[in-house]
Amino acid sequence: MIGLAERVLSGDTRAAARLCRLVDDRAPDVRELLRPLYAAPRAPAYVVGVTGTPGAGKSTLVDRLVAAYRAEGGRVGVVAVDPTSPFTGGAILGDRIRMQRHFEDPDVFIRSLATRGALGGLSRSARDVVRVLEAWGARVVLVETVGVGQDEVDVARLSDSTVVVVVPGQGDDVQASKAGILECADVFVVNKADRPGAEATVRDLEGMLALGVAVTTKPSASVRHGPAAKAAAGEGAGAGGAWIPPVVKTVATSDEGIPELVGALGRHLAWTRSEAGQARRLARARWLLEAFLREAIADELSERLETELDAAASEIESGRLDPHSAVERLVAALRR
Ligand SMILES: Nc1nc2c(ncn2[C@@H]2O[C@H](COP(=O)(O)OP(=O)(O)O)[C@@H](O)[C@H]2O)c(=O)[nH]1
Ligand SMILES: [Mg+2]
Repeated sequence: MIGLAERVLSGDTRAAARLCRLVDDRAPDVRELLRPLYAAPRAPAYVVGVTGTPGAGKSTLVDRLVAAYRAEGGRVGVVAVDPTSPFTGGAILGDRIRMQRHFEDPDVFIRSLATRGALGGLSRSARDVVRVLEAWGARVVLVETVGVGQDEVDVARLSDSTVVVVVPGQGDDVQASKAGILECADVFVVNKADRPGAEATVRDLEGMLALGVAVTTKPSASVRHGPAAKAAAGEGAGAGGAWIPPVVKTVATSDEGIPELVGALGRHLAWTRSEAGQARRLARARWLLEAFLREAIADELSERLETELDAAASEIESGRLDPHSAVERLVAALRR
């Protein structure tokens, strides 16, 4: 029988759905099943992360973007991640309604990811699901996430371009959490521009971005994080090849501003492929590699130290050993 991965690579939608479900359920043999996908020659999909607070209009925007990218002919994947509504499933139902017209299109694949809680669980599953969709033949994969926690920053690092969606009046929120948002935004969208205050919010963001760019020109210790990666890529006021995130106004419900958003994303994608954008691509590749390496090492560790771990745990439990000494002992055992 031909394997699941091979069926996905031949464009089989049911196989892709099954494999995504196994990823989301963290099935024990999933890594083995995914291996052929990671080994296969890649036709890289353009991965766009769309993040922002609940109700900002992300799903509506994603729905419009799906239509815009489908008009170009290629397959489109959507990964909706909503860690904020673990019990109700309401948001996911809402997304289904908003994206309904695409559910009947065989060249659109929409998947909700439920994985949450476990450290790095979301970004790991999202990464694998994106790879499945890429293998299935998606030219563009849109990843919708809520909020600006660590998960979202991870998803941003997984994406070629990250769109941060705000609504009129939210400029100050962005400033307040700028550690999370400003660093990962490649394009800002002020959605619901049919509401009052849109212009002022655009101006707020543009002012903030001018300041933010000045900040990223400071020397940084590491290239792994957003601002440093941007600095390494030569971003900054007046620096050659700088990428300064544009601010696009949209009314997602009536398709206003969507062509402008698609245009801004196209320019950003071109920039990431330019020499100036290379450093960012490198940072992304490095981060993915590091994520894989961490997983591999963690697995290897628990395998190799299984008995020592059990022994140390029971000694700690009975008060004969403290956790710090236990760690020292385990690290020493590992080095041998
Ligand atoms: N007035 C207005 N409402 C919008 C716009 N975009 C989305 N909405 C509405 O905002 C609500 C939340 O949208 P949704 O896409 O589910 O937001 P999400 O939680 O960010 O995914 C829905 O009722 C949408 O119809 C817009 O541009 N203008
Ligand atoms: Mg949504």
